[in-house]
Amino acid sequence: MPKVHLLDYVAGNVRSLVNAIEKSGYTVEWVRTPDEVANAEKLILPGVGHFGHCMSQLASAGYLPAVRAHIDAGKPFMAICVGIQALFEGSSEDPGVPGLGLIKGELDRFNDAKKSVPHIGWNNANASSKSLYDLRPESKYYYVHSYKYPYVEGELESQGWTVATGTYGDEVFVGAVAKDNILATQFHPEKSGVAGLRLLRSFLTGDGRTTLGQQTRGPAPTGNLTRRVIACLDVRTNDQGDLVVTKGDQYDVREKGSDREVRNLGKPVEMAKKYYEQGADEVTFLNITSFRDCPLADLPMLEILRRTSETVFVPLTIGGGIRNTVDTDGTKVGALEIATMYFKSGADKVSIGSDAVLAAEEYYGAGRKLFGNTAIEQISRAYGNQAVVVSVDPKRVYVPKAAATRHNTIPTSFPGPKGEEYCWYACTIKGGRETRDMDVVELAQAVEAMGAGEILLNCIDRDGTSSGFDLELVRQVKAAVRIPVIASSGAGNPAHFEDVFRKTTTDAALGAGIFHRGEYTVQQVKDHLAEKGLEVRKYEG
Ligand code: 1PR
Repeated sequence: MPKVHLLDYVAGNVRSLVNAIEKSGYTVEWVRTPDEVANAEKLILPGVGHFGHCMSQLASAGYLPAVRAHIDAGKPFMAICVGIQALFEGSSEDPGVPGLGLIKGELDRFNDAKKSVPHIGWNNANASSKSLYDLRPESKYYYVHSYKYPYVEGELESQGWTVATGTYGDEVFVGAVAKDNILATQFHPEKSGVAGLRLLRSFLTGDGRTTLGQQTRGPAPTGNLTRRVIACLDVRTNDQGDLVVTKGDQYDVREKGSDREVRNLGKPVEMAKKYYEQGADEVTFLNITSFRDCPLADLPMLEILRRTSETVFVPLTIGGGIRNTVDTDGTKVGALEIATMYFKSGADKVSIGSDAVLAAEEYYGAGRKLFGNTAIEQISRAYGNQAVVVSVDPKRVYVPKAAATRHNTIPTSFPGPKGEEYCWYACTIKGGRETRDMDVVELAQAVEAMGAGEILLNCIDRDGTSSGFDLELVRQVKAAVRIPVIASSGAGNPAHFEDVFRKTTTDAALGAGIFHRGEYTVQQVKDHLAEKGLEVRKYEG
């Protein structure tokens, strides 16, 4: 099989990239020292973390002259995500740190006054009517970043670049650029389904370079970030010891009959693939009993990720048991090490539940002080904020009036059993088994301060009820933070997804039982959203 070289300079999830390259019929050879760059014919620079981290790693390991020499020799070079940012002169993310300077200009941060940052999800890479490595204007690509190069018509083109753009809110940014032997994308082709694999293949075969910049088709359709639909698989070992997908009603996953067996809805890897092929924009696995088991002994979850990432080319999130822990032999294992194992096995994000609540308690206990050593802080420092999701398991608590509690309340249209007209949402840990004296607003704000990149907002009251998302809860949390929020729990039909997207500003919506029970497919949900005029990514088979 033909070869491509990947630069191994920073920790991160490169497994999906390797899988995507192999799927395209190429093998990967790692470049582990600057000298080895000279062996490369085609070189890929994956980008992980933030601009300064990426540049300082490249510089301190002595890669910069070797990478420049590769590019100057006219050999094919591709850069992904932070990799494209490295081509510019600098970034306001890390002022004073120089980039490669192949493109004039500095990156800046998306404006978060009216939209969530990071920019996470599926958006355009619109090269207008120019050919750019088989990018298609009607396709969508997976982005996850907070910094971008703002697009000014004609600016990069006058330096000889062919440019593809995306639009987020009212900001137009550079999604991909190419010139001569260089291709760089802000999005992740390895996470962009069939559309991303097409671009990768076009780079690997060299076809994209031959046709670069040629006139292709008429004016491209315009688009923005799509409505993200996520399929979630709660995974646990059943009473026979098999790892199964299960689903609870208000977190109770046992059948109602006398034997109270764990509900078994299928096999995790197969189900994840099915949802990918139905058009799920992301797949989330939650290991729901990890608080009991030692995660290191829990190797089947790693195997599930490895196998899933061979066939599922959209982002994968894994949650459950990500915290400092002690292995069965007494060895201490840090949350960062556990997260690293998951990233190496193919996860793009890790989701932290119980540990986030405990860390937030310490944060407030110390007068809103960051210690730098929580799982959220450590993992986001190493892998970037976008890699850390906080999963929240709240329960509604009714009060007669706002002043009856110190917590952040809302007036509710669904009064409590005694007619209470206010409520607040109490955070729980251990899968809802223990309720803490912390509300969702407090938790969301604390974890945002610690560096979480996204919130997965479950709702124990609605979980498995098919009665729709708790819109009041979603609105309260959205108003409290700038990072994206995923609405979860209660989806029972496609109209519920429409409701949460129309009536709140949620960034994504997640369903579990609706898909597992076979009531609706992901595609039916997305078709419904499209029919109602909400932009979604269409699955390209
Ligand atoms: O606390 O860091 O070890 O993480 C444990 C993780 O496991 C948390 O993310 C927690 O939400 C999850 N979890 C623990 N127990 C359960 C349970 O169900 N008994 N599941 C559980 C959480 C909720 C959602 C579900 C939505 C949508 N499940 O994941 O998918 O509610 O369901 P629906 O569409 O069918 O209504 P840690």
